[in-house]
Amino acid sequence: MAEITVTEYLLLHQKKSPHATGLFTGLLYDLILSGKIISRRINKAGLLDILGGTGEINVQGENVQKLDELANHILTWRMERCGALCAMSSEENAELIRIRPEFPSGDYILIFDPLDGSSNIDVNINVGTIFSILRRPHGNCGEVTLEEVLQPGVNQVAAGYMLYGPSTMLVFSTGQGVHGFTLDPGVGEFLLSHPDMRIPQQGNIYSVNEGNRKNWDEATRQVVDWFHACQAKDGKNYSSRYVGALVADFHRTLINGGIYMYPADAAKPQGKLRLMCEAAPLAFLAEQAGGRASDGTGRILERAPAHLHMRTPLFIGSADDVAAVEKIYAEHKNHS
Ligand code: AFP
Repeated sequence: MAEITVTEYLLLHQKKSPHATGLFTGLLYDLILSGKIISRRINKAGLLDILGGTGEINVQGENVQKLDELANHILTWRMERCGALCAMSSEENAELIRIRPEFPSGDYILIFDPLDGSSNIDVNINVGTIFSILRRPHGNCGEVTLEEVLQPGVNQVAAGYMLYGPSTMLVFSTGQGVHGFTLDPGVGEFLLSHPDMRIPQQGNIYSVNEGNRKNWDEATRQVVDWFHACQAKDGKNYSSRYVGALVADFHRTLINGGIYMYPADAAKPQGKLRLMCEAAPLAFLAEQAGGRASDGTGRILERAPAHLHMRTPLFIGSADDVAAVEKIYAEHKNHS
């Protein structure tokens, strides 16, 4: 395995851009350091009093886990001081977090889900941190406005995640492919383990919470039935896998191919997943890896967020599998 650390990778990348100031590299460095700190705390979670809920409900109406709160604190504390940001938005905070005047600032905007899949923590199943980096429109100064932050995913300058699984992995893209790094806990560094990751054109795994079937409309039932009935190109039937942590389900999809789906339903008419901190960053990675991400009718990356915590249906993964879903929704719409 090539022993390139992520720091070396970032510095090499920076040297290739003659106008780079190092701010962006510094931002990613601090983000990665925060991920390493979260990873260390998660590894010890069973030994410390940090499992379970805090008793509070977050902005999404969900139970706040102690580790959610801890991961959010680790990220907001460090990233506020990194010097490259003008604002941040966390899944755990209702409002936009503007960088306070006592800290140096830049024109980058960080959107993150500090601990995706956190309801899995108590049972020691994978969780992760998802991040998206945007840039303030060129030339704007003064206090950053919400409108400047509400950008479609197509504007992202980088996106990625840290997956706290059997190994801790960092997967990210700055718009030049998707690269995966694995944390070597002995040296405390992420080493390049998965250069230039590509999603297979078609997979043989579908991933959806079928417990929601009773709430699906007819078109969504047809979509899932298609994966039940259809054979993948390799002649095998599709298999079902569902971790219930988007970051883990996406990571499997990125490597093995197939599709992850969280459709809208009668109980969640806009879908469950958040556009800015979950769907858009993973859509950026999917497209960079040759896959696709759709809300069932069009590209996730083109959806303009109406507010920070807007939700969206999500169909993401192998290009052919996502295309099959869009075709069924389109046919259904034409016949109704
Ligand atoms: P939590 O962070 O509250 O566990 O939510 C996880 C999540 O947003 C996403 O990671 C999962 O894919 C999805 O929800 C699972 O939702 P269901 O439990 O409704 O299937």
